[in-house]
Amino acid sequence: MRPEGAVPWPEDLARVYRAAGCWRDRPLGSLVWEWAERRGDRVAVVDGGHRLTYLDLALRSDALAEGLAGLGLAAGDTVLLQLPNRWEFVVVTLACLRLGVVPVMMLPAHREHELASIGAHVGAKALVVPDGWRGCDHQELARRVADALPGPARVLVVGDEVRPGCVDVRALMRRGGDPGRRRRRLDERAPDPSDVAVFLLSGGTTGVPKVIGRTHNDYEYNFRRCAEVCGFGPDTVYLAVLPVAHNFALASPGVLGALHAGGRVVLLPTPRPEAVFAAVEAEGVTATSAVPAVVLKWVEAAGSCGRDLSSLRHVHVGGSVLSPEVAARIGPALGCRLQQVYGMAEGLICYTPADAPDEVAHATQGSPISAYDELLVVGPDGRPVPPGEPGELLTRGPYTPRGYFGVPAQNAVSFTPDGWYRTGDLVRITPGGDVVVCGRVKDLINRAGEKISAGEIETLVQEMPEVAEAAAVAVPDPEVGERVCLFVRVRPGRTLTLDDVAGALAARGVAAFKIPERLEVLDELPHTPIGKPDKKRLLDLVAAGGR
Ligand code: OOB
Repeated sequence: MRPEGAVPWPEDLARVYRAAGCWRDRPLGSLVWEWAERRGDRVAVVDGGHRLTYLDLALRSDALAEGLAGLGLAAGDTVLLQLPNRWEFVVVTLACLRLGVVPVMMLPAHREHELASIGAHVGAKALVVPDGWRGCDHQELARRVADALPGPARVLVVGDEVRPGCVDVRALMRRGGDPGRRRRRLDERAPDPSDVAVFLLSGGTTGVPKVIGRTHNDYEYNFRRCAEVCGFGPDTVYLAVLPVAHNFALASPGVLGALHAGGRVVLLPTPRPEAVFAAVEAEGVTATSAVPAVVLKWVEAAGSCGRDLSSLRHVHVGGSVLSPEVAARIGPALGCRLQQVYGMAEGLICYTPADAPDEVAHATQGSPISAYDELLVVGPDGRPVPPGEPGELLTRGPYTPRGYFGVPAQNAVSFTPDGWYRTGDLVRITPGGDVVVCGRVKDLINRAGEKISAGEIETLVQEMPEVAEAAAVAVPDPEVGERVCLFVRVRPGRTLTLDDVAGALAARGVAAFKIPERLEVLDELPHTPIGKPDKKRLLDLVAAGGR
């Protein structure tokens, strides 16, 4: 069954993608047994003291899949999945995939507003939540959301304190029965690989996220290609520290890419440097991924951590702009190579190669992972810009769906009639074919009619030795409309004044109208749940008159 409202690819292109081997027509749930057959007794998932082999994963996922079916869940039904980075996340996801139940990848930080509106939008039949997490009573929250949904919805709980009326997920995973018969029954009912496998949420920092249906076919290709580009194999030990519900840590290549390659996944529910460095040392981690704000903290803390980080080969950094200056510090500080990644829940992923020269790895966001990705850089008139010039990136391809789920009016804005997704990102393509992200098309500050790109200012300011992290936003002004307000976190032991910023930018030959006219130094910049600069909260701070 296909959830109504998912937008498929045109038939002729679907044929091309199949013939090219991008789409393999295998339901994602069936991979669990393929993996288990090849490497059953190898450890697949590590979560603190818990170690699950590939066979454990397959057996538990099947048991849970059968348990979910017993609750009345069937292929095409949707479930809000809100779990932190714990081993149960992997089993619940695989169980859903096995059954064709579509998990909606909510973040642990989401609350009633997001759960209720997205739950209603997808017609969720259940919520899967922890009993409690970081001071939030998720059972209570899920109960309230379930009661307010238009249709009936079950609350499934992972934890020790499952309340009456809720379903104990761990008990469902432990059920007895004949695993062979269970496996055959689930194989017979396997979903169609062209159907939606997971619903991802768009990464926008304003409004409720949009829902993106990713099919079994397109998502398998997504993590398989990312894993290849990142050189993942059986010796890979991947550390997941960003929320695993996010496309980056889930499948780019992330958890699913590492498992597909036969590696091992280590789950950590926090990106705090001490916890990360301890896990790298204890588990011999070879690769991990982070947003720039997180990797910056690692760079600052690595020198004094006293841990052996020598197993680390690659760190994947993406999600928001990484300045070349910060990029250059990552390798020396962590003793590994940097791979930049420019990706989106909507599809397209670009990576710098695992062995890229520094000028590519430090100053670009890499090239598309698929030869079938199409990229078009257009000006405000919608026409392609001359090669090398900045413009908005439009994209299509074998793992970039043709629309958001169930919002035709939004799709008419976000997608062109011939299926290009308008990323809203301002990019340029280097002569070597690499993408450089320059900012957001709409993230412009309009000072007396002069358009100033926030991204451009942020990149320049990040190069100052005093600056750890910077974000530029518009502050309304009666005279010139908007002025540039700069928010900065300074490096330990440093100070920064507006004059310092103005002087540094003027020395770089930056036009006077672009120079920030207000500076706010904060101990921490606000971030979205995944760790990107939260411009909406910064604008709220501006409106509130400062901090
Ligand atoms: C990842 O996915 P989303 O869906 O949370 O956000 C996508 C948006 C992009 O359109 C772009 O605006 C921004 O995040 N972005 C970057 C970037 N990578 C993503 N902006 C500048 N530089 C980069 N390297 O963020 C995501 C998904 C998969 C892999 C990596 C990131």
